Amino acid sequence: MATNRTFTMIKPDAVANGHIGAILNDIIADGFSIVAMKYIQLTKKTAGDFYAVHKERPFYGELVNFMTSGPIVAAILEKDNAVADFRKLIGATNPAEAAEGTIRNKYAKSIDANAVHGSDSNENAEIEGNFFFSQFERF
Ligand code: YYY
Ligand code: MG
Repeated sequence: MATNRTFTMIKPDAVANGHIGAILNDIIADGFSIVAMKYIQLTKKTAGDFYAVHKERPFYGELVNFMTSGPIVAAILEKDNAVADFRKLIGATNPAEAAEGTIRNKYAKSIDANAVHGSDSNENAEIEGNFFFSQFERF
């Protein structure tokens, strides 16, 4: 498959627990290159809009609270088959079910505070990257 892109966030739990460096190392060691990256604090509006697709789910309020509880790292990543390979690298949504050696297995403690986000399709990767980065911040 052609080189393509995905979007990730290192979430507030992983940032607070000092895992930014280790997670970026794992991402780069797996063959991803960083196209764009920023360290920011989400507002309720930004987090709420980003996760609008989950608005009707019971965990939505907690998710928005958690995602605004501290700074995050947002990044656009590039690799062949980026979306699927990145989902494999991060592991299952629930860290208790995430395969050995995956980022969520190593750095996450619970399903709500699960260390990282990864886009679930090429279309969403494009939408999510554009949500966080202007045309002047990526190439
Ligand atoms: O794509 P992924 O992050 O693996 O899971 P989603 O089903 O898209 O849910 C987004 C986000 O919501 C998840 O990373 C944690 C949180 N969440 C939760 O707190 N409780 C759930 N039962 C499901 C998801
Ligand atoms: Mg998702």
